Amino acid sequence: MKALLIVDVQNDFCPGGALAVPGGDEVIKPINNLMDDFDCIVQTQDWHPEDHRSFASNHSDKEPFSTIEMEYGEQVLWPDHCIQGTQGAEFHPDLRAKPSQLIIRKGFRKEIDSYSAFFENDHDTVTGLHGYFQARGVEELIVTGLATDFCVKWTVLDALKLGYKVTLAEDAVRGIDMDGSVDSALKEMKDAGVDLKNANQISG
Ligand code: VGL
Ligand code: ZN
Repeated sequence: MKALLIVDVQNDFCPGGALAVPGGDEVIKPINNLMDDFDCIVQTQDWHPEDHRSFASNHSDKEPFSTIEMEYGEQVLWPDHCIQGTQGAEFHPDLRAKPSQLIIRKGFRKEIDSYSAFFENDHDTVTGLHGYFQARGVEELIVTGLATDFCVKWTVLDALKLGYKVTLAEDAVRGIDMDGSVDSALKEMKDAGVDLKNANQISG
């Protein structure tokens, strides 16, 4: 079975949000159109406590978009975003979130960030999504959402490592783009074996 995976289409990643992705809301139309075609639909939701270590505000003398070394490697420090229970953490109101069957929340442990829908940034702590897909017989994923160069990229790379066939819906993703990070993310995903397609070429 194929699953549609919708990564972090939340207010804070859309124009006007705390960590707005340029054109972030443009992914909504193609995602809404894809939904009718899938028997399995899963969304992820970035879901941080206020004191999350990925926020620049929780470090002295650190600016957003600078980097630090964490125990698990380099970490970009972000503006406060997707704080649990806030409007910014809600799904964009135009996203048809009702048909989604599972919402995976990630980034809720204050000491560790979580980009991928499958593993936290230590690449070891699981979110449980792989177990869910295995239990439902899902072997193929269509990945959509935000942001191409962070949560989408790590989700795609982990999914390929776990043995899924993965298609990225090119027109249903947008990136933050720090120093060419969208182009390098696309290259990494292609090198790892992702298929790129337009949403209107994809069926469930
Ligand atoms: C994301 C940065 C921080 C994402 C989440 O959804 O790509 N990026 N938290
Ligand atoms: Zn985050």
